[in-house]
Amino acid sequence: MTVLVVATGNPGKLNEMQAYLEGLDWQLQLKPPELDVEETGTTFLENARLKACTVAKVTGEWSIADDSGLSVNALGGAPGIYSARYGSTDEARIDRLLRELGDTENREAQFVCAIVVARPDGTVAAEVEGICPGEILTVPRGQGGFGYDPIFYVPEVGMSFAEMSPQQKHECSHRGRAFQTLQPRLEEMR
Ligand code: ITT
Repeated sequence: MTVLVVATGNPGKLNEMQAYLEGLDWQLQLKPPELDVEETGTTFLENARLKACTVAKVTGEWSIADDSGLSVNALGGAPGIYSARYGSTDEARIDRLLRELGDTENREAQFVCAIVVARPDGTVAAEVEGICPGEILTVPRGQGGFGYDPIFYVPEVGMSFAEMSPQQKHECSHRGRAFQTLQPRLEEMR
């Protein structure tokens, strides 16, 4: 089986990526922890490309990277590509977002996920994006998931990401949607 290095240092993302890749004909490997790629891009896709291509070139293996984040309409799209840099812990990031949004009536937001697969020579083999529209809650709800999940509510499902089972989140989330597009392509790649 061909090795595929999962280029993330985020344990929540890693869990979901591993679950979505399960059963495909790839041998998953973790990225070397000391290999940290600077996210200098200006879009999710650029940052996903930077991570996947750098990790592929350094390890000499196929690599898959995810760049994702939460864009809030009333905040002009913030935190967006800066979602991870918005605070030092998940709790601090959520507190800051709720504080900045205050009692603003417009709670519309979307989660975005860009995924890039790179070949061992560092060239791009596939890139996909997934989007999940939703709303920012006024107080966190639910115990599951990671990151901003407790404050992201999906009206069609009637739950926050943190209240959903992993399968429910897979079916509607930005990452789940990106993987639904990527999956058939991953099966025929190499
Ligand atoms: P890697 O770059 O190592 O993959 P990271 O956490 O720095 O890890 P990003 O730069 O893509 O990843 O930042 C994504 C941010 O958006 C981070 O704060 C996540 O917690 C958050 N995020 C992404 N997907 C999420 C999801 O499904 N649920 C909740 N928060 C999510």
